[in-house]
Amino acid sequence: MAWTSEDWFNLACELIPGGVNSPVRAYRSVGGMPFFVEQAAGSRIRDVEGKEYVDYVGSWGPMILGHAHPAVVTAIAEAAARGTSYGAPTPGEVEMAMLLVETFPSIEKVRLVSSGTEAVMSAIRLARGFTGREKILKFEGCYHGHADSLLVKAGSGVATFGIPGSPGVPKELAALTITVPFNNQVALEAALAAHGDELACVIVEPVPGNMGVVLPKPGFLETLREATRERAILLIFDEVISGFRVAWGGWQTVTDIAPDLTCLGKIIGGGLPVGAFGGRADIMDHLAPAGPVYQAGTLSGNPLAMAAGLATLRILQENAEHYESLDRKTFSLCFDLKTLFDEKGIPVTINRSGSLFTVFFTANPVTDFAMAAKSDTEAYARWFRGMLERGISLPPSQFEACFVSFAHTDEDFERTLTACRETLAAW
Ligand code: KE4
Repeated sequence: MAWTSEDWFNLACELIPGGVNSPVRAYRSVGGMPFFVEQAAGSRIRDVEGKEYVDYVGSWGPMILGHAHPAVVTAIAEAAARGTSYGAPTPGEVEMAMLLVETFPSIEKVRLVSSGTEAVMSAIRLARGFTGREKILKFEGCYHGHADSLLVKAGSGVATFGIPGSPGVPKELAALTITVPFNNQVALEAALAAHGDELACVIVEPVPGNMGVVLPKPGFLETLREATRERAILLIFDEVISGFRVAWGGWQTVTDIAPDLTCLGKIIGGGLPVGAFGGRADIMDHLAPAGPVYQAGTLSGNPLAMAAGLATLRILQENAEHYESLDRKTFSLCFDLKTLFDEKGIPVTINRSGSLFTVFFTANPVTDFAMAAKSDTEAYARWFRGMLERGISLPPSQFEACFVSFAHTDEDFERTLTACRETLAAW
C-alpha cells in the first residue's frame, strides 16, 4: 500500500530535524502536518495520496512560470545529458551573467552562487572588505537567509547593537548588526547619525516579502539611497524574491534606484539551487581571484541551474509585457478575497506587490514588522487549514508571501474563492 504523508513525515522526523529540510515547511505556526509532494505541474501540486492543490507557495518564488514548464524540464534534461557539474567555467554562466548585466543597469559584474543565503553572505563580506568597515544595518522583519550576521534581532532602543536572533550566533558578531524598523525614516536617520561612518552597508528587501508583503512608503528607498551615498555606505538590494518577480528585472528597475550591490536567487535558477550577487565593477573586482575578498563554491554557476534559469528568464523576457496581466490577475484575486472577508465581517489587510500578496488578519495597515506582528496568527492558521482541506496550498505562515504564477488560471482563482467562501462559512 502507498505510504501516506503521515507515514513519510513520521519516518522523516526520525532522520531529519523536525522532519523537514527548511523550518517553515513543518507547518509549526499553522498546525497540522505537511503533505509530501508526489509531483507538480503548472499551478497544481499533488501529494503522495493523490490529493491535488492549487499552489500559492511556488517553491517560495522560483516557479513564476508554474511547475514543470516543458521548456525548463527539457533544458535541464539536455544539460544533464552533457554532465551535471564540472568545477570548470561554462558558456552558460557567461550567458547568465550577460543577461543579468543587461537587465540590471546597477549590475556591471556578477558572481553566481548556489543559494540566496550564500549570495547575501558573500555580498556582506564584500561590502566589509571593500569599505574596511565592519558594521552593517538591516531592517526588522526583512529576512536575508541564515548567515550569522543577518540572524540578528533588534536590541532595545532604536539604533542600538543587535542581539543574536538564534543560538549559535556569536554576540560579538550580532553586535555589529544594527536593526531599525522598515519604513521608519526617523529611526533610519538616527541609526545613520550614530553609526554612519562605521557602516559597511545597509541591506534591504526593497519590497519585503518576509514579514508578509510590505510596501515601501513613497520616498523611503530614495531617502535610503541618498543617505547611504552621502556617507559612502554601500546600499545592497536583496532582490532574491523581487528579482524578475515584480517586473522584468526587479524593484530597482521599476523605481529607477541604483543600489551598489544586488542579491538575486529563486527565479534565476528556475527551481534549481542558485543565487547571485552583483553590482558596481569597482566593488565586484575586490572578489577573489581578481581581488582579496575570498568567496568560492563547488557548484557555483552549476550548468543545470544555469540551463533551468536561462530557460525561465528567456520565456519571461519574451513575455515581459505579460507581467501586467499577472499583476491584474493577482489584483482581482486579492480584491475578491477581501470582499469575502468583508462580507463576513472578518478584518483583514491584504498587501500586494505584483504577483506577491499576503492576507494579514488585522484591521490595521501593515507597513512594518511591528504592525505585521499584531496580526491574529491563530486566525491565519485557521484560514490556512480551511483552505488546505479544500485543495488550496497557501504559505504555512502569516509572515510569508503568496506567489501567483503565469500558470494560474481563472479556474484556479474560482476554486480559491470557493474554498475561501466555504472556509469562512464555517468560521
Ligand atoms: P535561500 O538561501 O533560501 O535560497 O535564500 C535566502 C533568502 C534571501 N533573501 C530573501 C529576500 C529571501 O526571501 C530568502 C529566502 N526566502 C525564504 C522564504 N521567505 C525561503 C523559504 C525557506 O526558508 O524555506
